[in-house]
Amino acid sequence: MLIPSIDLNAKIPNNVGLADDPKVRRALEHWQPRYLEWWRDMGPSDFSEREVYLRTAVSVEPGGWAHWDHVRMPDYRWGVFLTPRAQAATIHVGDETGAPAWDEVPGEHRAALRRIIVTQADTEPASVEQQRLLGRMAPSLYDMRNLFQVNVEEGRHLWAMVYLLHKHFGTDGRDEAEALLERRSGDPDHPRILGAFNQPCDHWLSFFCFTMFADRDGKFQLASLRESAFDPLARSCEFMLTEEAFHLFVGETGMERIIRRAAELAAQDPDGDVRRQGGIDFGTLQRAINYWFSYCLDLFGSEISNNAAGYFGAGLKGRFKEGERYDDHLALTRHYTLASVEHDRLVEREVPLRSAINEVLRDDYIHDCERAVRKWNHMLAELGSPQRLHLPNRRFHRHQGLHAGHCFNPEGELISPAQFAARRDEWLLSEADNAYLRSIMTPVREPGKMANWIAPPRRGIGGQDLGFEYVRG
Ligand code: BYC
Ligand code: FE
Ligand code: FE
Repeated sequence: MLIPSIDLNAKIPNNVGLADDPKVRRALEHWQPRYLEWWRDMGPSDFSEREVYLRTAVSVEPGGWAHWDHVRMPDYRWGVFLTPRAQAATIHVGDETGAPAWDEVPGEHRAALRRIIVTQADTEPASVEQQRLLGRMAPSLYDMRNLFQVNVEEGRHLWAMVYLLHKHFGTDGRDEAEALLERRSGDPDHPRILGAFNQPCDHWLSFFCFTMFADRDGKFQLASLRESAFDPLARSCEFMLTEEAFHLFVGETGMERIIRRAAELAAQDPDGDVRRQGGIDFGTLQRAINYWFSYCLDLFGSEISNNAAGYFGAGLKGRFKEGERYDDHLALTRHYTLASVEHDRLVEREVPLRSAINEVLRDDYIHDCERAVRKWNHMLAELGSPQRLHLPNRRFHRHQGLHAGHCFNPEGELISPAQFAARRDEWLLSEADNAYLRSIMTPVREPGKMANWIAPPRRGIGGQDLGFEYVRG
């Protein structure tokens, strides 16, 4: 397979051969100013003139793909990169396992692939919109830089998907690319597609929960699409995953630093009152985890899904590490047992594995989240704190799938709507929590200094120490 070389000097840096593809190049060059307009209106507020120490993708080699420099965000070089393949890929999931992977979209899968790509694409600008105002209250220059790094990379992920739409979906693709710049997170008339991407994310505890839990959905959905029989999609997602790893680092270590600081402040206070010391207390942390984890579980779709069974059978999406972890890529004979409410009781039932394929991916996601929470609890034990954090049961506070429409407590027991309402503010971030959180988020702009509610990171980033001027001007 011929791999076009990387063209970094092009208007749109790319390794997809845009120089020799005038139709798609023109389409993307037409979309580019509209994207920049969207970035100006809906991207990070206030800081467009500042120089931010950013990593830019300049190659697709595992070791050296990134270049670091101070750049103004509007000048960021958003490019289109696919991971190259040494040899032609074969399909390794679903009914056509073993056949050659597709370089073009087969007619019978066009609608489904368009829907998957548009849904994936929509989350990228949505998250940038949700995080728009956070720069103003950044707890340090290090954190501000990380926020902006995440933002520009989500912008690049949008580029990756818009390229596929223009290249493979003709005028429909062009219309979808326009619509991606028109929907708005949280807009009642014109919302983003998926629930979590319409929730407000207006302080840094939500930002770290979001990068911990929502970007982790990104990791698993991208991993699922990396298995796709539609090879350009698989290769785009593979490269996006290299950037995604940093977003998860931001979320997981951000939470860890808040938790560490909470334990320190509790130890300093005679009554262990973290809020009195200006920090984020464990009750609030637990409520934020409950809130974002439950919204992010919704992102995996329904427990029993014909859509998902169809995607799997057609080879459009695979399981997490389908190629490495599974021998049976048909998943036609096995079953999956899940609990759901029937006649006011929780009962277990067996469903064909393909229909439960969303739940299989959700299992892997939950497992990964549990690992992080165990790590935080281990740190708390080491600090001598008696506090522990938990993930709520997967049925708690759900808005999609089998459990939506029923009420459960965080332990997963069925309760009445009145019982849920009575304890809602004990279990989920409340207006009062959010007001408190916003009140302590005073910006810290002095290099090396941290807001009181968060511990410093172990080290700086991009080869620089913590006192570096990550954002300047
Ligand atoms: N909110 O059969 P069902 C990321 C809809 S994150 C609202 O249950 P399916 C990122 C569904 O669309 C990764 N609606 O679900 C992270 C369908 O609607 P229609 C994003 C929802 O299709 C942070 C109906 O309910 N990537 O990259 O099996 C920062 C019934 O559908 C929701 C993807 O999601 C919801 N939560 O699975 C930046 C990958 N859930 O068609 C970026 C592409 C379901 O009946 N998406 N619905 O009107 C997919 O593969 C699938 O669409 C889903 C849903 C997994 C999302
Ligand atoms: Fe992304
Ligand atoms: Fe991300």
